[in-house]
Amino acid sequence: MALDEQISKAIERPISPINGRSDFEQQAIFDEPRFVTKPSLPPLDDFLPYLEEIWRSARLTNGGPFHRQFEQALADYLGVKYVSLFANGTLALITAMQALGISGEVITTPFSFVATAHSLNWNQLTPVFVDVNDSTYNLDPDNIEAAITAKTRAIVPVHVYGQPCDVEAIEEIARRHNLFVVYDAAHAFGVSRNGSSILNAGDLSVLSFHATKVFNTFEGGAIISNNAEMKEKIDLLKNFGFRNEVTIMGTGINAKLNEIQSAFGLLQLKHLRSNITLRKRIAKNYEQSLVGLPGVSFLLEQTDTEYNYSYFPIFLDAEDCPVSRDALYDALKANNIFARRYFYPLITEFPPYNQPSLIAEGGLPVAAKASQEVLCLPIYPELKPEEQCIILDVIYKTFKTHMG
Ligand code: T4K
Repeated sequence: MALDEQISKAIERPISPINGRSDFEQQAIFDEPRFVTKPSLPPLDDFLPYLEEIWRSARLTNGGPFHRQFEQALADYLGVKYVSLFANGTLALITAMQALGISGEVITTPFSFVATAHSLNWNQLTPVFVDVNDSTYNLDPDNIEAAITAKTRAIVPVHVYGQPCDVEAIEEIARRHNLFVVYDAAHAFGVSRNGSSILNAGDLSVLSFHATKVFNTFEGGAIISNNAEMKEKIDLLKNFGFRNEVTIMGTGINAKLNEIQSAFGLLQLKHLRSNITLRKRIAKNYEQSLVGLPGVSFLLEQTDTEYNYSYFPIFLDAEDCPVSRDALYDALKANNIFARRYFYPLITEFPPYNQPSLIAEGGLPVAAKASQEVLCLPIYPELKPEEQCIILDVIYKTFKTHMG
C-alpha cells in the first residue's frame, strides 16, 4: 500500500463510539484511568500455599529456602549462570558497582531512569554521559570509545525498553581498554539474541522486578554474574558484608529479597510466557495501527532477538509530525489515558548530573531529541483489545484535529 493511502487509512478510520458515546471532546473516554502499565498478578488462591509454608517454617528472610529456590529457578528460566536476588533493582545496581571495587569515571547513558546514574554516585564514581544511537536509543559504541580517558574504569550501558545494546562492540572496546561492563538490564528480563540470554553479556547484568516491570515481585531485583567468586562477593555484600559471624569483607548493605517475595517470584514465573505473548499481541497491534502516521516511528525489531515487549515507545518527530509529543500526551491524559514520557527529562537535566563537565565531548543531541519526542503507550497483559482500540482512536482523533 502506498504511504499516502496508509496515512489516510489510519487517519480516516472511523472512531468507535464507546459506551454509546462519541463525545470525547467534552468527557474523558475512559471513566477509570488506564496507566502505562498494570502489574500482572497470579490468582490470589495460588499464593496461599506458599504463605502457609512460610508461616509454618517461620523462615522470613536471610536467604531462606524460597530465596534459594527462586535463584535457581530464575537461573534456569533465564539461561544464565548465577543469580543473586535483591530487594530492588537500584540496590542491585549500587551493589554491582561496589562489587567491582573501582574508583574513577564510568561511561553511561543519559537516556535512562535516574537510578542508573544514582548507583554510580552512591559509589563515589564519576558518571560520564555519552550520546545514544538514533535507532536503538542505547549507548553508541563509537561515542563510548571517544569518551574513554585514563580515569575510565567501567561502562554501564542500559538495554533501554528491552532493546539489546550492541554487546559485541561494547565487549570489544572494554577488552581493549581493560574496562568492566555492567549492564543495567532493568528492562531486559527474558530478552535473548540468537537463542542466548542478553544477560550473559558483560561482567554483570542487573534486573528490576519492580511492580511496573514485565516480571514483578512487587519490588525486587537481581544481579546476574558468570563466576562463582563474584556471585559469592555479591551475596556477602547484600548481607552487610558478613563472611561469618565475626568477619566483614567490605562495605555491605542490607538488600536481601525476603521469603514472601521470593515465593511470589516462583509463582510469577509460571505465568510469564503467557504474559509476554499477550504483550506481543498488543505491541504488534500498535505497530500495525500506527504505521504510516506522519512523523511517527517505533523501535525496529531485530530478527535475531526475542523481546519481552516491556514498553511500547513511539517517537513523534518534532519537524515531521503534525502533533507534538506533549500535545498527544495531553490529549491522552484528557481521556484518562496515562502514557509516560520515559525518559524525559534526561538524567543530565537532573541535579546532581546537570553539570557540563559530566557530558562527553560532542554533547547529547540524539538523547535530547529522543527525550523530547518519546511517548510510551499503555502495554500490559490485561489491556483488552477493545481498550487498545479506544486508545488508538484517541490518537487518530488527535492527529485528525492537528492535520486540519
Ligand atoms: N534502571 C532502569 C533502566 C529502570 O527503568 C529502573 C526502574 C531502575 C534501574 C531501578 O529499578 P528499581 O529500583 O525500581 O527496581 C517507574 C518505576 O518505579 C521504576 O521501577 C522504573 N524503572 C521506572 C521506569 O518507572 P515511575 O515514577 O514512572 O512509577 P509510577 O509509580 O509513576 O508508576 C507508573 C505507572 O504504573 C503508574 O502510573 C500506575 C502503574 N502502577 C505503578 C505501581 C507502582 C501500578 O499500576 N501499580 C503499582 O504498584 O517509575
